[in-house]
Amino acid sequence: MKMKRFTKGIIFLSMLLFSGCISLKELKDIKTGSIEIYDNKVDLKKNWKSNIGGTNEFYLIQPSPVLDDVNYDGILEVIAGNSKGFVFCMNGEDGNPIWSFKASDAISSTPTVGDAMGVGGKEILIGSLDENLYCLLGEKRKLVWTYQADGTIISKPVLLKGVRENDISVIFAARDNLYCVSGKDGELVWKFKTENNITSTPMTYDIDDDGVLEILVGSEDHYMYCIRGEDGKLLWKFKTGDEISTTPQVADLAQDGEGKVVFGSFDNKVYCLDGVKGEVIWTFETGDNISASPAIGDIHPSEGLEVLVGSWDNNLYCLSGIDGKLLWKYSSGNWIISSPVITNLYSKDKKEIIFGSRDNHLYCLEGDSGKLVWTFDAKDEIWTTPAIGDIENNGSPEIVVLSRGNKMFCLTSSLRKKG
Ligand SMILES: [Ca+2]
Ligand SMILES: [Ca+2]
Ligand SMILES: [Ca+2]
Ligand SMILES: [Ca+2]
Repeated sequence: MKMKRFTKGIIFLSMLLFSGCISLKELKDIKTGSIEIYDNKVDLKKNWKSNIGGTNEFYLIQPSPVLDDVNYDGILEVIAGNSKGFVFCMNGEDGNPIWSFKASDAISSTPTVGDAMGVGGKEILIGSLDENLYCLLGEKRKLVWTYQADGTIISKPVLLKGVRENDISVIFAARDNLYCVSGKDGELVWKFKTENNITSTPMTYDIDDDGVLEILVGSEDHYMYCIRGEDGKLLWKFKTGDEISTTPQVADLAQDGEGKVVFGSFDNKVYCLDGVKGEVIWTFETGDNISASPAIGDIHPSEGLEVLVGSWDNNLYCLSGIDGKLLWKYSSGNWIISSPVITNLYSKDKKEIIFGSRDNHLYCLEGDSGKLVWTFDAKDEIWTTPAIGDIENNGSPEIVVLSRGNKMFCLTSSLRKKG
């Protein structure tokens, strides 16, 4: 059974908004989650927890937190949005807010941090159900520009160089359109229309190796689109059996110099397409919808890169990027909506996979075997993608995860000290 969670969701969610506003002072401590360790060589501890407020009722419209040093003090900040319209810039060391900004409706897109204005600073690009894309200064609470789109903004904006000379562009989706606007002032460069909502985050890649970037984006009209970055012209489109809401990943999977496009669909399948022609190389069928974006990396000793993808059949799959063959799978207790993150927590030559499940747990698996390393029970469903970075630069990476009820946890995992 499939839930049409998006369109109806937005109408209902809009009615829930403005039922109250929180101030920075009201960010408060919440009940602690529990940790289980399955590998006696590692440790996991909680650094802090916070409640950023608001509730998320519908799938795919909860923004994930992002880590970046937006005030240049060598410490990473957490940038996060909530369903009450707040964007928070929080101190990564303790979770205390540094500044906040309020939109007039829920923050619905994961933020992107980058030099959008092209003057060497760090801006935060974030979309809202109020149909505005906001460009905020990262360093302090300041709105640089706003672009009023023709619909709600669910997917994450991305930055694209080379559309116009000496200018960085922001690519984002609102309702059924993909927009390209100037990062300097938000002026529209081009617009590309699909036949239904776009909740998929656009991916940029020079797929035909001609020095000009292409944009890959999926739509709920069932198509994956490949669009020329400089003018928004269609290069190819590929039809799946149902809605696409996952972010396509593009990588040289077989390490033969050719970019392949990998994504999942609500028709339960993972697709790998030839990037130049948009033709199928392989597919892999899971037991239910795929709404989480895949992750790609060299995590397994088998040849080439591997594809990791979660499904509403509760499983996380590790597939060979070359032919889509199953290398391992891990069964969680509920749907996987959270995208997996590939990281190095314990050593340079082995990778770990971190992802959340609707069964309330954050999982850490060994990349080469799929073996469980630890779990963290957030006591609340996890839909978002965790953010990983070494917040205070001490060699132990931190993991920031946001639960459906907007409880945020900061965890640190490292090798257990000997003796
Ligand atoms: Ca900082
Ligand atoms: Ca190109
Ligand atoms: Ca490999
Ligand atoms: Ca650290």
